[in-house]
Amino acid sequence: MFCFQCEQTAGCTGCTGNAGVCGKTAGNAKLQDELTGALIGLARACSGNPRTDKTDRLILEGLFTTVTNVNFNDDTLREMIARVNEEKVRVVPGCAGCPSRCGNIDNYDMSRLWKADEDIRSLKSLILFGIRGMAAYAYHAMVLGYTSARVNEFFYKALFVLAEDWRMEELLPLVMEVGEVNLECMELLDRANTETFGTPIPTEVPLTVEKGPFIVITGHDLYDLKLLLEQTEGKGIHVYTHGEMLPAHAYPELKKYPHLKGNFGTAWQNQQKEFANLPAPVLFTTNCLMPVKDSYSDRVFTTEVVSYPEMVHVGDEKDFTPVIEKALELGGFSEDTEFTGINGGRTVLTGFGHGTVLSVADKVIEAVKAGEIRHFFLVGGCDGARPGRNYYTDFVKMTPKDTVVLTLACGKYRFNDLDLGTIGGLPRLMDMGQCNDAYSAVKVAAALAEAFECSVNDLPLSMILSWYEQKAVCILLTLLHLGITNIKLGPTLPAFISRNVLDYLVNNYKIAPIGDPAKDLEEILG
Ligand code: FS2
Ligand code: SF4
Repeated sequence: MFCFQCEQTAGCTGCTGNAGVCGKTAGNAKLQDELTGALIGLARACSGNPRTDKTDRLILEGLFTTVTNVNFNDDTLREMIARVNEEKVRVVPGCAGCPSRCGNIDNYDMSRLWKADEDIRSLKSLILFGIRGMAAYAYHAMVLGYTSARVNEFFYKALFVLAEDWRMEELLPLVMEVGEVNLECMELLDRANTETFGTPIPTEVPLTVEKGPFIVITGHDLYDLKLLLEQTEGKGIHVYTHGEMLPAHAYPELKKYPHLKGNFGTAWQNQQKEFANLPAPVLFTTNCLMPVKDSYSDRVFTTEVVSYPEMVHVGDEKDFTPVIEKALELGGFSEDTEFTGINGGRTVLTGFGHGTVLSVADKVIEAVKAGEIRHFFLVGGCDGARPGRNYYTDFVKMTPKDTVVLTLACGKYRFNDLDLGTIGGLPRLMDMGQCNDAYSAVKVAAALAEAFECSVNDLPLSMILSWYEQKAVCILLTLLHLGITNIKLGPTLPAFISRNVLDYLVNNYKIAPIGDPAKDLEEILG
């Protein structure tokens, strides 16, 4: 196998051999490559031939399935490959029996990409991994009834090009286009979420689990949470968010359910420890799923494109009865049980999306003008297990009192229970939401730039990002598309960035790896 798409890749170069660091087996990896090759074939078949909503959905599902920590199940991968191949035959029925095959729409052999010249491989990887991440966002919007013709069209375009012999100078603009289209995709998902569930409002979320039966729901899919809340209403079952589901507490149409009680646990990489012997089922709506341990394997449920061998999967009919029955059977804790965040905090705050922050924009601008707020930091992104991620905790702890820390995604669990105090009536630490809520950070930055009549790069704003999987790739490309410079990225740089591509990013965007938190802070505030 060969896979180097995520931050924890073996030796910072690539997972090879029988299994990846994430637990993906060589067989899994082969099938995921085959699925990607089939998606490329389907996209090429659709060039000049009519596709349908079903084709669009398959493309999204297929790409989302290959994101890190989503699918570990050979059976569901095979079934999806078959569906993609069937769809191709439907789109171009005459091709299968063609006597003079041109090979134009053949499923692509991914080993050609992995063995390509390292700069071409690097740029094509940025495109592929970027659209995998973007597909997850487009998928969440789609289940809420929101689609974008431009976003959908781009998946086909990008997949088509992966099988073309393009040169670096032809691929680079497409890499930047991933970032441009992902901005539109994040805007689409933001609209889908806020029009469906309301504008997030700042909300304090308890970390204590009350006695009695409960269900833990993790991942990013707010629609699944809504359905679960509806189906558990009046059944004496409490619902707790986990990981990237935490920001759900701030949406009025979700927080209105009194049995949505609080948040359990921290970021994804701690799940094997946190779920061991938990007296409750856990429902995975998206990544990040880790290989399931025996100590809780009877209580893991999956839905949507998440799949793991032998775990109960809730299909499209969305009947959560097996999860509900498991919650009642396990019964939960016999007493209210207090948990804390990583730094000992008993509650966490969320709900500082663009709607809230921009509603007090005048106050923020005044505080900057009066010198009360010296600098803004966006410290966020994906978390992971690699040592060195303590950098982000240390950095946040060291930020001076006259600075604001905006955060998002699961990387925030390293510090979101810290009390950093307030500034100008606002908390100094503000959680903007999930990784896709990077859209909020972009909106706030654009509004500040407009108010101060300068570019985003001239604002007293620094971005200190952590990355792990492919959604971070599309977000990074969006920030580069917006011309944002001086981003600090860690804990390690992507293995799929070749020396020449890195030089390009450093020369044009001054992107830099994280270093020592104190020195980085000093340099920024210098
Ligand atoms: Fe965190 Fe995992 Fe959000 Fe990433 S829960 S690393 O998928 O997308 O962040
Ligand atoms: Fe390795 Fe990451 Fe690929 Fe898993 S997703 S096989 S950890 S590079």
